[in-house]
Amino acid sequence: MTVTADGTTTHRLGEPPAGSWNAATFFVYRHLEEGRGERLAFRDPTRSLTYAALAERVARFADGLTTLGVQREQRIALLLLDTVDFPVAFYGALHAGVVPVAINTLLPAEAWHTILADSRAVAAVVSPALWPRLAEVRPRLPALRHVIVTGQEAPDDTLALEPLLAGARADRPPADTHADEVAFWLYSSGSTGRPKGVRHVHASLWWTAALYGCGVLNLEQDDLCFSAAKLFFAYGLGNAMTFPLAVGAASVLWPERPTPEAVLAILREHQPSLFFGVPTLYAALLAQPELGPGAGSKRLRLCVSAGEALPREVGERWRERVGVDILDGIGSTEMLHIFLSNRPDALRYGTSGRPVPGYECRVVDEDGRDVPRGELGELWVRGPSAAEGYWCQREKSRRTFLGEWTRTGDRYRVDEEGWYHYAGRADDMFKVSGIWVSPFEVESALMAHPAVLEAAVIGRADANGLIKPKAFVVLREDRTPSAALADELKAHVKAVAGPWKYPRWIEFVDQLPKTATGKIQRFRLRERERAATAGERAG
Ligand code: 3UK
Repeated sequence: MTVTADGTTTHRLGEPPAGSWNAATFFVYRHLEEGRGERLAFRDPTRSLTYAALAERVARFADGLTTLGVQREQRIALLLLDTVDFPVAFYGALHAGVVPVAINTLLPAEAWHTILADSRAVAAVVSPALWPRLAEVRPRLPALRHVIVTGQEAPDDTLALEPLLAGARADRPPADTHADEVAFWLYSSGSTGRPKGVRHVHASLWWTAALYGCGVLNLEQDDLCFSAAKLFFAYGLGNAMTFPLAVGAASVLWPERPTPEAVLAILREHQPSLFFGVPTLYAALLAQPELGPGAGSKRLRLCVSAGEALPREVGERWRERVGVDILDGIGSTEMLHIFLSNRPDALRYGTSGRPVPGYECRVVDEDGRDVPRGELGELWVRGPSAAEGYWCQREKSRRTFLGEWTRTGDRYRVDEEGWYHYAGRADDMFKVSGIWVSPFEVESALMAHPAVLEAAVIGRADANGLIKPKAFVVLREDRTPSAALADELKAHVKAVAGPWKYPRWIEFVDQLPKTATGKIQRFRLRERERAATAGERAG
């Protein structure tokens, strides 16, 4: 974004969307008019699509949906692995004014049932490998009229995508949607409770591409993106499906699990210029002995991390070995993409950077008043890509979307120079001796110890019913648990984080409970601990 002399703002992507505007026209069809039809848009392990081929399939998919009787504003579920079929179904739905709901493919059948029932999806597009899981719950989804399986084969009571496309028209114009009309939904699991259907409008796709994709990453037509984070996740959706298409660039898609081995093989084979991952993956890649300059890609110019905070050491070690920076930035399903971030020209490892131009951030106390600089508070954000609200969860919507401001539920501190320091989720905080303790801070201290791979900290009641920190620690492969090591870790935290913050109990574990997107589920550890201490009292 550039601010001109008269105070107005301009974007490399032109005028912001207003009035009648369909995102499929902007991200797909515009490139044909601008002469990019023969350029690559997407590549997966078996197929690739030029912009011309993508446009044709998108238009055919839209027509196919309409022929099936799927109507504007109805929802269709996408249960798709990352292949070239994902953008076809997503943009095809937008073209028809139908609302795609991208669903986490890693969830069990019952969770899919909850989401499909909640969204009242009338059709689902599913990868062949995922169909058996959907089949388990289909009989209990009365609103679900059509199941479209990608490929040539239609098992049981389904339709196959390829014949559907072959029999459809490619010349129907896109639905006359409004820029402010709901375009698609994403489900956010949150740390507890029922999943929330987050409803986003057409224009938000443009804003995230303009403010972050162009404004921070400086994407150009010759870039090639590779996101280890999947397309069903808001992070992956921006990285691999909307940002590259905003500028006529391309994206490599990988349908399988992004193991460190697979990711390095893709970097070598496709030579992407941008790579997007989560902190755990960067740490795992650093443990690969063959990791070297560019992580195997001569064209690699920038890496991005989001989803949870990137530990400073991981960023610094990556920079040293790979020779490319990792930009840590925080985004959310509610804001669609990253709104607070490091930049290629303004980077401080161990922080989330500064607000992305076009977004504003505040750090506030419990009454919504700005806290003094340097103090902890909750992060609020204001910007043009905020969601419309949660579907059928009015109370939660009212608590999260406060007019122009969106509450993140994250604790932050802003230092003297304006860098934002992450301090954990507001709901994971607890008080020890009347002083707030952020589990994140104790975890960071533990992880700075050479024996520790990962750690999670919760508050647990002691014999007097007073809350004290307890740590669950995963050790590095070459270390073994011992009482002496536990004592050493306690002393280490006392020295690094402050004496009252050290974990009074340390439990060594093989792994930590995590969400499908890799976030530590401290609430599960709290539940486990409550059950265990209740047992102790009863016994
Ligand atoms: C946490 C971070 C510290 C934070 C997301 C990029 O993660 C995304 O969306 P979700 O809705 O989760 C949002 C929550 O995740 N978080 C995300 N990034 C960071 N914490 N440092 C970070 N860099 O608690 C936030 O409230 O799953 C990430 C783009 C789009 C996204 N949706």
